[in-house]
Amino acid sequence: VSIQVSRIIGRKIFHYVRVTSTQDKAKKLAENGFAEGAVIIAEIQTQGKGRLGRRWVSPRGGIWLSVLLRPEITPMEVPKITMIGSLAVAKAIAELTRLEVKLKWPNDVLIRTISGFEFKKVCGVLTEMVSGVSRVNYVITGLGINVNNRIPAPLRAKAISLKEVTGRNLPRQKLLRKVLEKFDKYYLNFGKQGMAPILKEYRGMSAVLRREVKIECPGRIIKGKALDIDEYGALIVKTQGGKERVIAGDVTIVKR
Ligand code: BT5
Repeated sequence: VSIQVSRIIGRKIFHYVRVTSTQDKAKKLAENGFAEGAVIIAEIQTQGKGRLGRRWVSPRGGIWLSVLLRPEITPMEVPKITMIGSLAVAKAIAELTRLEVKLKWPNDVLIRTISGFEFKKVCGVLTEMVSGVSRVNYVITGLGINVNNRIPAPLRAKAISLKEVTGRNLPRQKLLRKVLEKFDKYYLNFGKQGMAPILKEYRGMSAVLRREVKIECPGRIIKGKALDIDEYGALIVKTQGGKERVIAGDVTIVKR
């Protein structure tokens, strides 16, 4: 009998009780020339980061981790890594809990709430990079998963923890192992076969495809029907004026 262990992601795991942000710790490793696959995990983040300078609430009970990667890609391809990370989390949660899980482009993992009428954010993914003109030097992908932690009241309209839906504390170790295994599997597969197989699975879990969406991008708002997610992780939207290719933004699904 052979045991499948992670081959790249999780080769080295550094565990902390409290950090400002696991992203910053991972950046230090990268700058010190560490090999890809190193994982930084913390019980508490005092300055957890979201995209565009936002805060990520990270109290005890969640899984807050960052992975150092050195993929051979161009800066334009970095959103692919975000997709791979969020797909890994989504699959891990689905396997462990049997909950209904969806991916909200570009970086959210959602689960169905107890009422059953809506999906809320259980995980956010943040990918940061240091790059030359044509080649990425390294990528830090941060995964923040609400497992057994409390969600502050102001966030509860949109955010949820696994504990809240399942009604019990979840084994974080088990979930962590699954997340790293899946991330490893998809990352290795990406190196061998590119994005096509990953995209297929990602599309299958998408919360936005075929829906009417409103996307808030830096400086503008785009409204239309989400048609597809392309090889580069961009969202293709059918608007009144034609088709738009959106690289990043905050999506709201328009209920009709
Ligand atoms: C994200 O940003 O969703 C990326 C979050 C990445 C967090 C991980 S934790 C490990 C690693 N270390 C870090 O410092 N960060 C990464 P964004 O899409 O911009 O969403 C941020 C917004 O989500 C905030 O402005 C809040 O409205 C909301 N939010 C904050 N904390 C949350 C939480 N714990 N659960 C759900 N939503 C939250």
